[in-house]
Amino acid sequence: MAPPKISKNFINGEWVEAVSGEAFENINPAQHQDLIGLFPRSSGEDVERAVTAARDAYRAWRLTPAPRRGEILYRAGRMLIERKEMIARDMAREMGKALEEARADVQEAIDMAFYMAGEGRRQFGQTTPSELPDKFCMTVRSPVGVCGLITPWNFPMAIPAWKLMPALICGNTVVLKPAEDTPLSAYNLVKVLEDAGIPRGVVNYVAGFGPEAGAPLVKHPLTRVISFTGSSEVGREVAQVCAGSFKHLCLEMGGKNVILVMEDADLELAVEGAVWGAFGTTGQRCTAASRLVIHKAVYRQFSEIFVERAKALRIGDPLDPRVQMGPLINQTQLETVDRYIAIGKNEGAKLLCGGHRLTGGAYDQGWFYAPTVFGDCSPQMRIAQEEIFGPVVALIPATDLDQAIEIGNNVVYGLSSSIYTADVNKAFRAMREMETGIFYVNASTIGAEIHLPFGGMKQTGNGHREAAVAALDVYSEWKTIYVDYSGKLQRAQIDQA
Ligand code: UN1
Repeated sequence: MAPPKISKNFINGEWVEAVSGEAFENINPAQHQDLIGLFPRSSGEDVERAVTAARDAYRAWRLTPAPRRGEILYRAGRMLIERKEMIARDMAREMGKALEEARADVQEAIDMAFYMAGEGRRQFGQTTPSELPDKFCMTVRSPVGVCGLITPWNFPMAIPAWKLMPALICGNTVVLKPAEDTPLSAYNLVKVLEDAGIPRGVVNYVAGFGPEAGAPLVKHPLTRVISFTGSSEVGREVAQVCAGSFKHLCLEMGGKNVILVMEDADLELAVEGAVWGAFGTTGQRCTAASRLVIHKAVYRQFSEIFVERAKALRIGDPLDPRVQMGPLINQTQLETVDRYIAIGKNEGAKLLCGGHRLTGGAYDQGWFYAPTVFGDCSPQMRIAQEEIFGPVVALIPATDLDQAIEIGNNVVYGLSSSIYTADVNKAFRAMREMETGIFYVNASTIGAEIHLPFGGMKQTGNGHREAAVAALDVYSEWKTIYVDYSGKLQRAQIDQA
């Protein structure tokens, strides 16, 4: 076990303690006695310093040529590759995802660093003809200013990278407030950016809790962009605060993602995808497949194999490379899952496996939970409607594709969905009809790639997308430029050449 780390905030290029001198503990969710480190418990005063530093650094960073900004991101990407294994181990230890998945999380940050570094030489605008002679029209992207980035614990490095990299390449400066459960992974990312030569004040990092450090960041009059990933409840509060001063706001929130399994599907493939989607990251992905809508002709067969596979998952210490599923993130999450198990039973869903915390031996040291499958669920049950964020899945029978689509869409969220079918016509109809920002054919609901837009419809988001070129829209404003070289007054919509 590595010794506990005493960590600091990163403000204006310096590592500093919280103004209050207070710190909070970062605990390994798989082994409670393993104290990973102490991190600064930041308050409004720390945020004030960080935002001021970001504001001061903005002037020079905005004017740094974007390809030069990109060089720093390229360097950061290379350093992430060098440090990947160390960073992945830190992440598995503090967050509890299986080591292989922690490596993938770091890989996502690497991919994003390189992709956005490349945007340093693109950030394409448009040129277009004018309606008047001797007049030139174009659009360029302008940075917005100081960005407040608030990130969750489930993708402790990928999601900070999704927000940091596009913000930086557009010429903004940032203050990052990572989730209190996973400050080490965010620290590792910020450290890489420091080592890659990011100028002082351009990237600032304040650890701490939402109400104490996140809220002042959202409220601060100098933060012009807020990007938040987390629960819909908190997202709504963030939106209300931002509305007051018309801040740019990008929200990524809940999901109740669905896999549709048709009667003609390759069942073996569908089961594999469903197990990965439902129990990967212990079900703690926004994109997790928490509902399986299955054609009644294959319902029994599918559920039998699915339950068998769920029971066979190897659960334990995420640092053990054989382990497929780690613990839940914390006690609160465990209580939430327990609560939903009781709700599901009361609603009359049939518990096919799991439904309890794992105990005995090493399990007593962590927040481990049995993979849980509820069968014969009706679409209106709360376990089939609300985001649980744990290894719990609801199986819902359907009579045909139309009904499956209707059930699939009948939730408030709209992040990811998928269909397993051998029929191209069904695949295309579902592709058109599903109200989700991400859709897969013959693949699970998880596994988004960084060069395509990521985000959800309906109550999952507020119309923005992360990743890909779409992310640049969050962190830049279009400036439309007209250059009149006629040497005379030309009035648009009035003077006809
Ligand atoms: C999330 O669940 O918050 O598509 C992000 C995926 C990952 C990202 C998930 N690449 O599952």
